[in-house]
Amino acid sequence: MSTWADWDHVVKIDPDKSLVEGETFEDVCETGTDALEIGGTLDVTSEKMERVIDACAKYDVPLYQEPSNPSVVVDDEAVDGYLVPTVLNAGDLAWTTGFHKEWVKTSDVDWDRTTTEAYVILNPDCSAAQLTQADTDQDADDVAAYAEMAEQMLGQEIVYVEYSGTLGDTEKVEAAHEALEESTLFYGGGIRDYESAREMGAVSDVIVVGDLVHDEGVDAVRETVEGARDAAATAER
Ligand code: 1GP
Repeated sequence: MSTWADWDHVVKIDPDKSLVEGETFEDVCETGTDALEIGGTLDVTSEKMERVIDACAKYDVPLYQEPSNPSVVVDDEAVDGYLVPTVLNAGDLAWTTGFHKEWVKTSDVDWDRTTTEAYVILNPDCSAAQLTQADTDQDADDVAAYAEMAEQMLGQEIVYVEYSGTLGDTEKVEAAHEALEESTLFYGGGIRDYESAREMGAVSDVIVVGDLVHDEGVDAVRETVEGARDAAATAER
């Protein structure tokens, strides 16, 4: 089973949104993406999570849940693991340690399958920024410092630069990438085609494609997989 250190591309499924008419989760799994991450910011319930997990369980693509709070965590054998956001630049500490403490307090967490993602949210207009009251006013040096701190002080294996809904500033994403030694940099936000996938893939380790799968469908997602692969191949040379 591959994990994020081997990935180039992830599709993030929002359980509150549907797929394009006529498309199935089998089609999504066949795009060539390395993993599915199931999670959203608004109106997510454990029932909606479970519905997506059930629909994806039989395909051979790693399946991760990204719970935004403990009430939506689904205990299911089909889930390969939990990628739990901890938002480093949140104004509301619930999103950094608060929900996490409640989760630990109220359940028997499966630590072998649980990993945190150290988020830095940079698009002030996205719902994640608004909900967490993120301080998105960060320049490239700040973003690099967050990334280095996450890896070296907090031991985070995954740092996630989040621009949900809009394509990010490559200079800031690259600054985070260069600040990391071993940890994996996820980038998400506004990837809609081959070019944007390749551009963001070149400055990160893993690109995350979200809305595109719900808005445009699997052909567009497949193009972004190609962009991510080409960026990774170029980086290896
Ligand atoms: C959202 O980073 C992801 O959490 C992906 O963003 O929906 O803009 O692709 P998009």
